[in-house]
Amino acid sequence: MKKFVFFLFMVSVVFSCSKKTHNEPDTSNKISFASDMECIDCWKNSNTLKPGIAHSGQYASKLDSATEYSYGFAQDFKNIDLKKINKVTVKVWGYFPEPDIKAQLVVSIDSANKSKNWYGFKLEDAIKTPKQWTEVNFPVFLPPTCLPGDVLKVYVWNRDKFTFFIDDLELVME
Ligand SMILES: [Ca+2]
Repeated sequence: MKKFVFFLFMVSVVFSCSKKTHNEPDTSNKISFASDMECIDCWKNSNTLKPGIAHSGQYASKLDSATEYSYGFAQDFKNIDLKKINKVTVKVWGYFPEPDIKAQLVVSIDSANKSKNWYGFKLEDAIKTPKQWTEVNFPVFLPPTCLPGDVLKVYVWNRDKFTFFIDDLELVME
């Protein structure tokens, strides 16, 4: 049975699915989501999770010539008090088997299945050394137009169809 790690903690901001584990005092405005990608059916595009090269455990999301979008996160804002959240920091680990790979870590805020705010971070700006797991850190300030019905999506866009790996995707909202 492959290990599935999904944890979120929240204080002062209520997420319906986190009530079972809510036992912290209301002293902080922070929500955290993380996945080590050791799961078969979780978040989005879990079909990209392959054993082999991985930063944690045995599995990572493999991008290749047939895979344009990585394993990713999608969650609507309806249970988040947007008045208390103004920034999302995305962390992910990337592994480029070869030099000169290009891809983008994307944070998208969608409304009615259309992206209304789109932020891209070039992985190659952080991952300079091939064959070495490297952490990528991408902070995004939420726009004032962000609404409770909007959906936050986070993924890697492999537009040019390179082969590489990502693992350990984490979001912190504060
Ligand atoms: Ca992993």
